[in-house]
Amino acid sequence: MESTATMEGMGDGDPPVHHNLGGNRNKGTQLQTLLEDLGLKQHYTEKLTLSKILQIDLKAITDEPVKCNSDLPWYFLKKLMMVNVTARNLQSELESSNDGATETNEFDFSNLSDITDSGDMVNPLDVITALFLCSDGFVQQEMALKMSMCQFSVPLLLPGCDTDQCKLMLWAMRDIVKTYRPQSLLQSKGFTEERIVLSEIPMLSFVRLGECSMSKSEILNKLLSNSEEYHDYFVHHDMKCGDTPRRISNGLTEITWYLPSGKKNIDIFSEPLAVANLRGDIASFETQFSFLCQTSAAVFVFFDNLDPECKLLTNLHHKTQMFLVGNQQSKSFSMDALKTVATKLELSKVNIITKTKQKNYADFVQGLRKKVNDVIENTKEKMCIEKMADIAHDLGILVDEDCPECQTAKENADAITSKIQNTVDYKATQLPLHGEIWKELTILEKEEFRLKNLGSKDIETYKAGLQKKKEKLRKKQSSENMSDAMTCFIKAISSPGLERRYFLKWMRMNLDNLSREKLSGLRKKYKEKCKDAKNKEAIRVIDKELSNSSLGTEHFFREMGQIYEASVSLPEHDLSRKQLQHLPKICAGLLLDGFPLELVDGDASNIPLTWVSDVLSQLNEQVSPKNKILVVTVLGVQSTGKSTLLNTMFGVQFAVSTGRCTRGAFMLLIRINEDAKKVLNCDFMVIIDTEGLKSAELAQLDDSHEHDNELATLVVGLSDITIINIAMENSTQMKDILQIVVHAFLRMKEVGKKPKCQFVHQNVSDVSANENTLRERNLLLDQLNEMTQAAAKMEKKEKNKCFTDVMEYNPDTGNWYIPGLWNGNPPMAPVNAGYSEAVYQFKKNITQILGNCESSANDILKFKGWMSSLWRAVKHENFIFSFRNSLVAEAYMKLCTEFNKWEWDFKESIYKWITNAETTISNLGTPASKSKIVDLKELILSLKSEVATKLMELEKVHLEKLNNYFEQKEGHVHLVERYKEEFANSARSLRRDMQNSVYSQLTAAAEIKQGQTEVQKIKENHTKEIERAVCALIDECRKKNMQMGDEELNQEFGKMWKETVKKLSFSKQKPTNVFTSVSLYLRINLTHKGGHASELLSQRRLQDCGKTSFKYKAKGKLERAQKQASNWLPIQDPTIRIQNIADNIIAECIQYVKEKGKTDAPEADAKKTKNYSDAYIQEILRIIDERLQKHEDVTVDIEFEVSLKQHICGIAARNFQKMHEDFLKENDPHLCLNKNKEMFCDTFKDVFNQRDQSQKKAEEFTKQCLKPAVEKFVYSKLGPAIISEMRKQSQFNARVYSQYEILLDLLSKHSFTEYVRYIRSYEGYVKEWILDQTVEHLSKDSKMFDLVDPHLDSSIRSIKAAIHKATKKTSNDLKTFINNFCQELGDTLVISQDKLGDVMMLNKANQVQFAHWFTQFVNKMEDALRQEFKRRDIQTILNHLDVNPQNELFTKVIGCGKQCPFCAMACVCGAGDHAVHEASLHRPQGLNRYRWINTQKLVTDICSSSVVSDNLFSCDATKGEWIPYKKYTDIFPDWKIPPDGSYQASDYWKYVMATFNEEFAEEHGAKPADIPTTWKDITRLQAEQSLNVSFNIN
Ligand SMILES: Nc1nc2c(ncn2[C@@H]2O[C@H](COP(=O)(O)OP(=O)(O)OP(=O)(O)O)[C@@H](O)[C@H]2O)c(=O)[nH]1
Ligand SMILES: [Mg+2]
Ligand SMILES: [Zn+2]
Ligand SMILES: [Zn+2]
Repeated sequence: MESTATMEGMGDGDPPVHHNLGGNRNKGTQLQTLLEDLGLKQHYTEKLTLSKILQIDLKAITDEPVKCNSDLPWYFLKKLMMVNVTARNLQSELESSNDGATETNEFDFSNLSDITDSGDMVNPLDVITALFLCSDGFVQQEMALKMSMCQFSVPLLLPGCDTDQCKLMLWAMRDIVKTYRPQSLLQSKGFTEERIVLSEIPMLSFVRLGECSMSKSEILNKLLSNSEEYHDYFVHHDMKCGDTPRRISNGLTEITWYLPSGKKNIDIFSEPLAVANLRGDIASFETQFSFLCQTSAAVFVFFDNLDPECKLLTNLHHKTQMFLVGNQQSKSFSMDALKTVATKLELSKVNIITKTKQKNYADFVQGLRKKVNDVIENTKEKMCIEKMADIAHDLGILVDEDCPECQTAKENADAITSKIQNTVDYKATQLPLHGEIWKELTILEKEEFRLKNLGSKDIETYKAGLQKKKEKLRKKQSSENMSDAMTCFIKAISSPGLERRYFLKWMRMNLDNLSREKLSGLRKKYKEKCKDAKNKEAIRVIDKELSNSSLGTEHFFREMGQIYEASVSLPEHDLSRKQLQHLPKICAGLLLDGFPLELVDGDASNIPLTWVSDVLSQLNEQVSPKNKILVVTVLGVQSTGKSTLLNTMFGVQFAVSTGRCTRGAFMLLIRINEDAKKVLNCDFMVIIDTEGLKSAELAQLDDSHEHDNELATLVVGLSDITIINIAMENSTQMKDILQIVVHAFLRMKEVGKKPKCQFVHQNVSDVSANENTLRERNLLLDQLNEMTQAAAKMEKKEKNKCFTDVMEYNPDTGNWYIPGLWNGNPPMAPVNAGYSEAVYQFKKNITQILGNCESSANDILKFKGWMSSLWRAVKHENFIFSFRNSLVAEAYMKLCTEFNKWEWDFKESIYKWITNAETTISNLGTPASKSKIVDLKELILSLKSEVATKLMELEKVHLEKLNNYFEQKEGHVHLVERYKEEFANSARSLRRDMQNSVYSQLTAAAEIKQGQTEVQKIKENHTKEIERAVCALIDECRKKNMQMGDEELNQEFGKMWKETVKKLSFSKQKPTNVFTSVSLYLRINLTHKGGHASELLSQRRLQDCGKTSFKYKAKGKLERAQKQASNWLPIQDPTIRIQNIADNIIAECIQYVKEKGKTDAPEADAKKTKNYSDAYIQEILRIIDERLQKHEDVTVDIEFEVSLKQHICGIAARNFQKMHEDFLKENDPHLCLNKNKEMFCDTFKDVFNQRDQSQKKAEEFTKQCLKPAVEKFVYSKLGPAIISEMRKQSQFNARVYSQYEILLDLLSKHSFTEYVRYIRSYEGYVKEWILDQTVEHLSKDSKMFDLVDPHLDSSIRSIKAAIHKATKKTSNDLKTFINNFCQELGDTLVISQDKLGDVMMLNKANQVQFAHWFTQFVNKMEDALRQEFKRRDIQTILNHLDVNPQNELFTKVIGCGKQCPFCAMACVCGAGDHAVHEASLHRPQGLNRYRWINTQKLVTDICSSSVVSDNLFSCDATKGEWIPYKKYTDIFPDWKIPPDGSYQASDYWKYVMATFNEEFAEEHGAKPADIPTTWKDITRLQAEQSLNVSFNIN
């Protein structure tokens, strides 16, 4: 045997030289230096805690090599917490890193001695001992547990290094539970599951006396190992650094257990035994030796050289079986001495074992085994470790459980658990709230969401009834006095930190002990039965029994949650409510201590939302601002090692067991250390362990399919990464659970959450078989794709074709293969090193992914929000349509607000451009024209191409802004990612719409300019004629050379005027017939609508249309609807809807006509009518078409369309005709000329008398030309300015806010008529509301004038600048001066050329003088204008703006203009084009005229409830058929009507309906509704609050 050689001459791992260092005197300093060396010094006083060692730091997620001794403890802990059996191989790491260092410096041998010098090395036992010395009880417990899983020996007696006392590690071992099958259970195939410190099994101790050349520990390892599976239970000299001298661990007594599996061929011993191993010489550790002698069934003393006088052995008081084990091969061995001692001890030959030359180690060990077997078969000395504490106390050995915190905690826990006789009874009496009542509440809650048993009852009344029942149950809960158990429990967990932790551990252990026996049997049975789904009934029974008989701390916490929830339902000032308010805080503290919180109660299948939310809020408060989290979840079939996986990954302690174990879902916090925050970008990692999913066959039994689905959806929704645990040989089982998981992912995608997933395949031994796994991966992907399609079909989201559509998943990197957990056969098998290693790699990978991912619920509060939203949606059947998340809503609103801004930026710059373009058009051909182009057509073309380019650029900018927005990290943009395309489309269509509108405006401007130019030419000619005549007259009068008085001059002028005018030819402009033109365009518009349309068109003359109000004739529609309805179904008159649509379109068109017909400026003296342009009627027809298209759900027949268009066109044509005629009249050359007669006469007189005209002309010019131009300028700027101003107001930030404000406003008005107006004609109401808001806002603090002033100012400034420049340039000629002046102003002001011509006639004014006066008059005008604007009525101003603010704001507020097909609430979606419409708040349909046919009573049903029920509806869109509400998307695929999030969600409308029930009935000609009782209790405040909730405004 190879190892034999090395064993010779070694003493229990110690070179003899160091032997005596174990002396106690040195120990204090030895310890000091070692702890310093290991970097643990500080922790000797300040013990390591679990939360410290479990936190994620850089070391835990990187493979940084061990660099120095102070890394060793952490390295050991990291590996141990991941149950890695290589944890004790410490120095191999250190060496290899040192090797690396020497390699780089080959010739430097100075280091060499350092490396080989064992002085630098640390014995693993020293590291372990040091760690135990530096840890608190909970870390010790965890270490012992993990060590025993690795089948490492664990400390039984820990040397107390600075004192002489050692310590019995009872508490540390408390958590170790072992399962084995002793001989007695061989037949029954039963097994024993026991807390090892309570097991009564014989202990055999192995000690050394003096020096020994045999390695005791290695012999023990061999003794306990199977021949095929050798395992190092004890550290021995031949292990890495095992031969390094021990510095503090002498006196350490370790223990390990041998437990039989019940398999004859494997078991070495058929009964269980414990093996204790004392390190060091018993001569130095007498106390420990006595302890072992008194507790063991036998003591084996190893020696080389026996002192015949050995007092140590001979003076023993306690008679234990003693075996002397010597090595005859040792030189110091003396047979005589052995004989002497044996005789003194009265030992028989049996008790002497020697190793001879003839016996090799295998034989020797075999012999030893036989002795051991004899002992355990015959001994009566069986003592459990708990009992050993008494002996320890007698010997002055400390016991770790003796600390007062632990003792008090134990007493408290025992006080509770000692009363438990029968679990079922106990739960019923001591924990009553969370049992049946909570389950009933859960059922009621779900029914409220699902309305399964509604039958033919009235929905809202039914819901009110459920609400009442819930209240009753809550009352019942809070009326119960708190049980003794709960009082004690709450008191105990309110105690300070350490005691509390001890208490909970005691509770957990006590409760485990109580239920273990029963449960482990049941679990085993359950697992067995599960193998065959035929045992359905049996499985169900066992499952029920399992849940009944389990009683853990989670039940106490559950009860606490219910106590709290019940108290919250009490009135705010209630005393008992106040007394319980601190409970969430306690629980938050526990979470921070590392205790799990139950999220989902697996028995009731429900989340106590109030409780959990409040705990999370408290938690947030306690850690803020360090409240960022990342969430990891695991999902998989039952008992596939999910909890084990998480425990291994994170060192935590989720409950692990065979059989059904985890119920519901638990969450746990893990701190992230500062150094790892750079990698992970969060403060905590939240880990969620879940109940195993059942296979489909099992699931059928008890509706647990639903439960599984709910659970999976919730946890997937909560997590940033989901681990899908697969450990199945059976592929159908795998399919079942994948199906559930795929559903969950699909739903998340639809609600805007993108969790990542990783598949973990367990029990895959041959990882290297890559080809095999590749095939498997592809197979998996195929299956996933298939399931995605199926799931997508079920959820009606067919566009998802493959798994990768649903989520980010890469088959190459998303699969992990993990070998089996155990290396060998339990219970003696250690954890497989491969398992731990693979899990570690996986953990690294997960942290890496998490580091790169942008979390969607990145802080505790958001997590809480998601949880509530998800759970509410889960409670509905149709998850996707029920999902309403405030985070998403918030993110969406933010996006809308931003988008609105960009949209306005876009529009504003276009409006500016148009104003300029119109100025350019108007100025064409005048001195003011700056354009090189003189041809109007050419100008229009060039403007069009200019604006097209500009629009493209703006669109690009707009889209860039959108992209940038989605690239930023804040604002949860990824939640609204799916809306991005909608918004992008909206930006594009805005560009198209604007282009259309701008083109049409340019065309209109051009047509008007054309008309003006003609008129102007005529007028110009006439003026010239008159001027010539006047000049002639002056000459004539001068020739007469006589004084002429005013009277005579007037007479002369009058004569001349008459004659000249008579000579002039006034070709009177004939008005065009607008009707003809409009008719033509209407016909063109309707050509593609077919022959019937044109036939209808021909039936009526346009002139006759639009004279009376439009009435929609519903050819028998109502009758049809009534006939089809059975008696109990509600109906609404379909004609009303259509009439409403028509009314709105008509109103809009009339508004447009009015706007076109308005005069430029409100002042009478500057009044100017615009001419009609064909562009107007084209625009109107476009508007009608667009609006009609919006209501595609209403089938409008061709008769309706034609008559509506005729009606509108009739009205428009009549107005336009008048407008056109007015324009002609106003511009009639004869009339115009006569208007100026007086002015010409005055000028004539002035010239004749050679009076200076400059003052008069300057005044005229200012008044006639400049003032209107300035006014027009201001008006053109004012529109956009007002819009900008109003958009700053919160109610116009986004559509949602407007709707919210409107409803709030209505509530404060508390007026029935207002409500009726709002409901009847929503659009009209909104328009007026906007106007009111605008006027109100602008009236405040002369806001309007503040907006006017800067523009007035800027125009005056440019006028003055122009005067200045013109003065400089000009010669003596006034005309040139004026021309120059106009040119300077060319791109800002439009100076009317005909007026200018009039003023300039016979103008002989002095240019310098003129300029002087001119400046003065401009100043005067400025003052005058200021005064006027201040005086002017805001409403009048609004009516005369180029860009109408109300219209712009209206389009913003009204949005897509769609209304809920049932209750007519308006859509709130933000983008212009969106695929799905959604209203924030639905209302009782009775408000929208729905009534029951038989009773004529108004209907109280609310759409958001109806869509859950089995009720039917019928309307125009269903073509009279009755369709279940649940399938409303079949009829209205573009509507999303999420069910109510809570019963209170629609309180607003319930309040309104309850308040005005009678009035509405009368208004709608129906009978008042039966108002559900709870509605009447709703207060105005509650109504207001419900608005806040529904609109997500806080
Ligand atoms: N043989 C073997 N057993 C394992 C493996 N992983 C876990 N186990 C054992 O399987 C049992 C169940 O493990 P758990 O971690 O409780 O499984 P779970 O998936 O959390 O179970 P539930 O919560 O009940 O669904 C435990 O006894 C584990 O020790 C493995 O890879 N191989
Ligand atoms: Mg589990
Ligand atoms: Zn509705
Ligand atoms: Zn919409």
